[in-house]
Amino acid sequence: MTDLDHDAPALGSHKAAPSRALKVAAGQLGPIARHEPRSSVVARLVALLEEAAADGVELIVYPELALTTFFPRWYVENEPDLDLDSFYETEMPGPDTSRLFDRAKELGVGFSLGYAEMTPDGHRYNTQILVDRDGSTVGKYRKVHLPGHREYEPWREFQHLERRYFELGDSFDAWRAFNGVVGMATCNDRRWPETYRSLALAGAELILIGYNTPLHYAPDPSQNRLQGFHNHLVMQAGAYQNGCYVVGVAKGGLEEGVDSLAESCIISPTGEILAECVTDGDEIATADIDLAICAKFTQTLFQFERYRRPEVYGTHVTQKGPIPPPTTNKGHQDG
Ligand code: CDV
Repeated sequence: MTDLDHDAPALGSHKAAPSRALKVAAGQLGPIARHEPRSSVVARLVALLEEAAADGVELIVYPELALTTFFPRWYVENEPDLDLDSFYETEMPGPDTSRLFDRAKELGVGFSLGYAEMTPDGHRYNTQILVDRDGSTVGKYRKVHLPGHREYEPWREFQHLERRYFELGDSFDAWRAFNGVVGMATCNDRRWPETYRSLALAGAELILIGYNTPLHYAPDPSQNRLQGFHNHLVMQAGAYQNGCYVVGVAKGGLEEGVDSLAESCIISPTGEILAECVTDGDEIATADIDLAICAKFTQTLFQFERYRRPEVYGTHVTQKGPIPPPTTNKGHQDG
């Protein structure tokens, strides 16, 4: 019998962990026009940053692809006025974004920012970074779950060509920052339980997620009315089941004819929403959080070391799609 064979000890029997307070903001953006210059978008990001700083915020989270319009909605070969490469950043900070880095450093506010990345050797990723309060980049995440399609699909009202314009990221990492452990995920990642569990296994206490979610889901429009519900459902479940905070941040509103979900929010490890944006435009929502509270969950119901059964979960990493039982249960164990 080992210590882990007993039930989780009552938390009251431990000395409470010292508080690790942090004030965070969801820095939601409204639409970005097709030809809106970076300088204008960065000015909007800086305005949100300054508002957050005035409110005592220490970390602000911006949306996925926060520097440009959501360009995967176009098949650029059909759009003579669009230059695909112009949507990617080849350096970070670059000529336009350095203003955001400089101002954030001056104000002592960290941030997380989504953008389209082009590497020096020509690889393209849907990327999110974490920048500390001193302006240094702590971590970089490249979107793992890329939704949509690769080829032009004329039946759609608009395209979703992330699988054409980006390569797949291949790791969920977490970094020590902001007096805790922080992980990142991007948009469609938030719908997958594997995202939160991978990050929680890397120790994450705070997960930062940017998103662009069109209200119209072309493969099955009956899901349109559920966009807001599903958005909160997955992030609240991810927070609770992994004992961590989640900050989910939209680029919402009507962008180039496509209406996208807003409803950015900050979620506690209880699974409850602590703060939420109320418009679909540029707006901040803030919350005072305490990373020490995560242990209330990760040391009781979700004490992974004690209760997880990885020896039973082998198929989670060896098998991609479902393999249902044979058409008849004859001969199948337990009928
Ligand atoms: N940017 C995204 O990843 N959007 C997807 C849509 C296409 C379903 C999302 O999961 O919100």
